[in-house]
Amino acid sequence: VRNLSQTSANQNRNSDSKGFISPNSQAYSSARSSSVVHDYSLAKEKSRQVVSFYNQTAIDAAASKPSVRLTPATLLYTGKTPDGNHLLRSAQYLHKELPVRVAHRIAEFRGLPFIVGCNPTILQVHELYIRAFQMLSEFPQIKNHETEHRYCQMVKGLLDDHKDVVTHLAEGFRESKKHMKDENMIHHFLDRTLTSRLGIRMLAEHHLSLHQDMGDFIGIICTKMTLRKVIEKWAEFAREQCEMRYGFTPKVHITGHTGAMFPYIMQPLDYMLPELIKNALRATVESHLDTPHNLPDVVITIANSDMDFIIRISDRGGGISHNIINKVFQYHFTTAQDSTDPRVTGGTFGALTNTNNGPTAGPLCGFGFGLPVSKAYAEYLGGSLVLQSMQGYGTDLYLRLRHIDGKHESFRI
Ligand code: ADP
Ligand code: K
Ligand code: MG
Repeated sequence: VRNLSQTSANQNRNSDSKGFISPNSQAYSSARSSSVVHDYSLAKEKSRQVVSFYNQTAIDAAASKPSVRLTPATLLYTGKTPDGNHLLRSAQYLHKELPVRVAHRIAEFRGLPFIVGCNPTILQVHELYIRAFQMLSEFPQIKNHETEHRYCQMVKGLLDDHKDVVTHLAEGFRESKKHMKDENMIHHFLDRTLTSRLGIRMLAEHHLSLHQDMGDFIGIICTKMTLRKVIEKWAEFAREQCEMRYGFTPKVHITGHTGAMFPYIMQPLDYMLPELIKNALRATVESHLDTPHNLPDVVITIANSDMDFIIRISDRGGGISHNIINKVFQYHFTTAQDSTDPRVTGGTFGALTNTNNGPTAGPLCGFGFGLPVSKAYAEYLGGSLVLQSMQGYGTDLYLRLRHIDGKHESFRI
């Protein structure tokens, strides 16, 4: 149970301790061209509108409540009743819980340094959360199946409205964090916002999928997940991306406990696996530009134990050099634009086609979100993401995740 204390918006504005460059500092005045001032006052006006957009007292009240987090085992074992009562109970939990979680997010948006919170893209996301709060908190009590059905329609709509939030935050912060002295604050904001978003989406999708009768699934939990198959699917996907980008791709070889089957939730793997495999493929190709027809395999090893399971991704892509190893887990850090080799950039034609649409979309790299988001997700799920670079040779990445079968202590969603 997490209780985020409410911070008042004004308290944080102008606070240097948060890393905000105050208006009379040098960095700020050098950026004070007339257009900046114009944008800034527009943003300020917009921010005022967003903040007054919805009854602040209701948000404050919800944000002061603790979130009630569930273990995956609770999701897995809540009995299914023939009269569908389990659906009502599940919806009633969401009805109470989602406004609280969304209010916590809004409180954090308001706690951002003013110059960051004014960024139009970030404001747009802030506004999305306020609208979500309004819809979720004003929805009537769910006492029958008809209301529950309408609730599901609304939740589906919200999931869809929020699908590009990660991309928008990536864009918004890329610009505005240039004004920040302290990277840490944004890093923690993104960690919390993105993991909380993952949690909210998992709960919402779980409820929606309880309506469907799908063989090996209870809600979002796949009761018999063969990890190898999930890895194979994303390895194929990543190889296609790699092939499209360079015309070549390494093979991916899966070894270890390839028969391991257990209950798990696909959603976070669906983000992490393609990101981590893409990194390994890219490094392999870019470090073997002279021998593209003879690329060393990326080897993925599965280890399964009572308590957790580990996915090791080993590549021979030259490793991560000493001078950047401490930066790769930072949001936005990427070497995607560093190469000048036309075999990497694709020359002029490549420059036109390699534009990146977002941190979770198809492209091979470029947003610098793959590693930090995967690490935040892994830790949220009670696991870890650790990297070992053998400079000059290759990289081993260990993704460790806890089982959710309820036999050991578990994380909470
Ligand atoms: P992106 O892929 O968008 O650049 P990531 O967070 O996934 O963002 O990775 C950040 C940087 O870390 C990459 O640009 C690359 O320089 C480095 N990196 C990540 N994985 C590997 C790897 N397996 N081998 C070599 N370098 C890597
Ligand atoms: K990064
Ligand atoms: Mg990447």
